[in-house]
Amino acid sequence: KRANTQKKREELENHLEKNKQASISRDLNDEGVDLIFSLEGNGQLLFSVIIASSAEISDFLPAVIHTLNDNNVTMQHIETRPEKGGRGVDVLVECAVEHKDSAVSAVAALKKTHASITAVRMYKTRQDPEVPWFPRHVSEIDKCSHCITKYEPTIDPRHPGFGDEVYIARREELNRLAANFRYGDQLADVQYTEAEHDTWRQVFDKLEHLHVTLACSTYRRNLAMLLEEGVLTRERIPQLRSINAFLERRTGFILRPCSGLLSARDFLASLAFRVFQGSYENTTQYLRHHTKPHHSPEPDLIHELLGHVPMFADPALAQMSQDIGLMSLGASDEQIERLATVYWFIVEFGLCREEGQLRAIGAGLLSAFGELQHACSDVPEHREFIPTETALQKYEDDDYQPLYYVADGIEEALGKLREYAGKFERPFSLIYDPYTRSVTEVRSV
Ligand code: HBI
Ligand code: FE
Repeated sequence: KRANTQKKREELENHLEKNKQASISRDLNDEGVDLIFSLEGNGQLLFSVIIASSAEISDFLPAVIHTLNDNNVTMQHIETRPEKGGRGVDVLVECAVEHKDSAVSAVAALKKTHASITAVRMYKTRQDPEVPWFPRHVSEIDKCSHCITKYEPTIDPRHPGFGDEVYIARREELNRLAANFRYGDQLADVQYTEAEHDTWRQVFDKLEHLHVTLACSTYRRNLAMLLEEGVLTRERIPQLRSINAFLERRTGFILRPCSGLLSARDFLASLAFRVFQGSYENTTQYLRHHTKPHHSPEPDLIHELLGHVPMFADPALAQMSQDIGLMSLGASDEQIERLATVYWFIVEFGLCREEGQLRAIGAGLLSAFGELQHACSDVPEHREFIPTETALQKYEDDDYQPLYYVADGIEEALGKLREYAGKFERPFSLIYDPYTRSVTEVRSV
């Protein structure tokens, strides 16, 4: 604090020194106030007054307090010392001001009684860029549930369930169930209708066939394991509880229900804690009636279970997802956009090369037979996955992607992502503690 004050004094003295040589009037405004820096919005005001004698200090103090008060200027610091080479008292005052006009009028008012106000300095307070709130513990994901209304079947004709009242009512029921879920709750089993199970079987069969040649080996291996253990079956839509028991054993990832398309910030934040917010909703049954059997316009149950779950059972993909999540905590809006884009192009729509063939690692492809074939064909453009470049690419969320990114493999993609994370600028770093499922902020002073 003292060093700080000392520095301010030196600045002030330097200024006084300089102004002795320069023409003083040049820096004076109409009110006779010397403004070194102009100010937009709020900031700090620093001035110094020479009081003729220490006796006069007791008159000056109430006067300065009143004047500042009357002009909406808040005194923050005041300090006195003997006048250099004189018999008076040198007073240094530091204040907070909402707008430069109030600083100007306060100083002008003081000048009427204390002509010795010798220097005024106004400057903008240096503020750390505001860090947005983020969850510190896995339980705080309860607060990361902001949905964005993008494809509402009630209003958006692009939604496959648009105008279908039975579907809309069912969707509301499932979303309500998800919205009421809180950290620590037991997952309730959802009763699916026979029609929903039937949709599951149809999609399952169709995808199974394509996965033989177009899914990456990690996916096929993990899916086989899920089937072998009876966690997934062709016959029935599985319950989240048994999925979670499986995933927790493999990578510690768990699914928790959410009630729709979340904001990218909230969605990514949960990944930092190895929690995937997934939808119970089942829109896929409508896609078959749609002109293009591409991916669902919003996440649905089949996408989550047949797309994401086998991939989250992979340690490298789990780590990659968590790394993206950790980078997102407290990030700026612009950074969130970049991370969402990387997530999109690798976790949702990523490809890898295996045995000279393009194969899907992205859940958005693995759960959508139309786009899966398109992505691996030579119709779209394929580029090497380079996080710094991928992060800036615009993507298509209405139709098939015209461009896909290709990694050598999941581990290679993880390596590149970690390199990217090392260069990701944030005013603090975070440590994830898996024992308590919490993050701690570390700041270097
Ligand atoms: N919300 N529920 C849910 N599921 C997602 O897969 C999802 C999301 N919000 C945003 C999002 N995915 C991505 O497109 C990225 O923006 C992170
Ligand atoms: Fe997804």
